[in-house]
Amino acid sequence: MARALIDALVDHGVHEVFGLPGDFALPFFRHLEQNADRLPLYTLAHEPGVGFAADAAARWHGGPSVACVTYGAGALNMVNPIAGAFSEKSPVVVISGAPGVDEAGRGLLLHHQVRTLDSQLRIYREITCDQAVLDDPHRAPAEIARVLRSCREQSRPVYIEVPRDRVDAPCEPVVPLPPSSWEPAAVNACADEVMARLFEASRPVLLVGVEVRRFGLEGRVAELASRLGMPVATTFMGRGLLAESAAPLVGTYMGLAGRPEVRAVVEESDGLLMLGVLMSDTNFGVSGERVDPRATMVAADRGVRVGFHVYPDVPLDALIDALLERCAGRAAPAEGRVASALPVPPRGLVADAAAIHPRDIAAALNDLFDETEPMPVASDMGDCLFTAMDMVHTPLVAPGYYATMGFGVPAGLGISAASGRRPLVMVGDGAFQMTGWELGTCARNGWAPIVVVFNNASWEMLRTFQPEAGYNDLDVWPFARLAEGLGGRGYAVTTRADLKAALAAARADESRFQLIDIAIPRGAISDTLARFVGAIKGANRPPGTR
Ligand code: TPW
Ligand code: MG
Repeated sequence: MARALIDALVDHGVHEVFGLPGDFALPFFRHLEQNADRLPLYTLAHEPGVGFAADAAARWHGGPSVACVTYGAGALNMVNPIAGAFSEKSPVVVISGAPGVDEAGRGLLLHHQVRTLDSQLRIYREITCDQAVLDDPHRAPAEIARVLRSCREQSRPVYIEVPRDRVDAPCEPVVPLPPSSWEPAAVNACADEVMARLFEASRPVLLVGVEVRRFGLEGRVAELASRLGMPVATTFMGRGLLAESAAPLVGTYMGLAGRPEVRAVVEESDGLLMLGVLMSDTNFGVSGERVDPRATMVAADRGVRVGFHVYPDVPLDALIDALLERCAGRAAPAEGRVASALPVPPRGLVADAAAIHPRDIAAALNDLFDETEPMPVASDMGDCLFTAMDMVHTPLVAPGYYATMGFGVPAGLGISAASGRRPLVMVGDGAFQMTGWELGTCARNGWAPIVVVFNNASWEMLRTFQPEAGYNDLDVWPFARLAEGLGGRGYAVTTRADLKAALAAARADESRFQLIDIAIPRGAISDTLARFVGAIKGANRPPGTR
């Protein structure tokens, strides 16, 4: 059965496995190691790291990656990363070892058991879109095929539990299932209505979100945008989408937290088409009420809403194809009718003895990316993520909606494994305290990311909400020295000149991971974070006082 599962993973486009074994998972791990030539296995230090790395790898591939753990203590350690993958639609396949079917019937409590033996399955039902317990080798192939199809089609995590005494049971190979069917007439009716609305509108606008990337639709959406000649904004989560295309981009829409020009374009539209957008307060910069639902069309979660009409089963790719067909007879609007109007990212760091502000870090990184090819970026939650909004477009993975801390470093490792490229990790000191240790696994796995720690000795984002609270002050940890102990190279920088020199040195040394510990004065925050916090404070005022 282990062989059938591993073959099926490869057939469904899985490129690697991240894991941390335990006794209930050891029999399956043995098979993973034997198959490492076609499915490399990367072990990390802690299960949250395993989950975040697999999530980032799945985002990178636009297809499934695997997080493999043991029952109970292992799998439950991974609940938060998988919850984040669920809410941000990242297709992670969770494989958990489990007590043997024959052990389970003995009536004894088994170690790692919570309440009942299926407590873990019930917890994972809430944070995965499909589940299978492979307790019957005859049913296993069909169950595996169904779950892996769900993972791809919904671009969400799935859960597979492998009882340890079934790992070596004889089992038929898994036959992949054809895509789920949908009703073409419904898709056509929907596309007709969307087109009619767009042509009636005097200010139609396209807002693109993260599903466009997850389902690999970027090229087709860019073509649609160019043909329709409508201004295109991306959401916070969808930032960077279409960046390389000829589509008329206006920037990242973040409601009150974003740039006012972008806000005006989106909020004043009388025909707003949202493709693959997660409707959330962070995407909408806490001003969701400014977008009028009657004038909007939303395609997400395999359904479409046009004003108050709902089409429940319309996959995003089918809708986009139908819209493209309807553009076919129409001449593309004159080139440049809607000019791209992206804000200009800061550049040209002044290498002097001044203290470092987050916007200096954006400028320094943009300078670096001008000299080299832009690196893929993994960002944690914190002001580092808001600072990333001032950077030149480059592939970015970040928990922009679920907003969990601890994502950045393990996500960078996941990107290293998935892309074979050297990533840049942006992380706050608080988040680094959570999962920064995973850098200790770089040497054995052959990874050498560049990590920039935004070290303001504080939970600064929280301080902006509660300036008086003392608990937001953190101690200064010697991250640069810790890096040496973990097998990397560390730089402690306090001035803009130091920062520039450290980035140049880090870039030149590809032999091990590089950690640049950047001292930022407490209270120095990016403009985007300042606007975001201002917007949230405004939104939380008692009703009637806005
Ligand atoms: C797993 C709540 C959101 S932002 C923040 C906290 C504690 C402070 C982040 O500090 P850091 O970055 O990393 O030093 P910065 O720029 O603000 O100084 N636990 C989890 N996730 C979240 N989001 C929190 C708590 C939080
Ligand atoms: Mg901090």
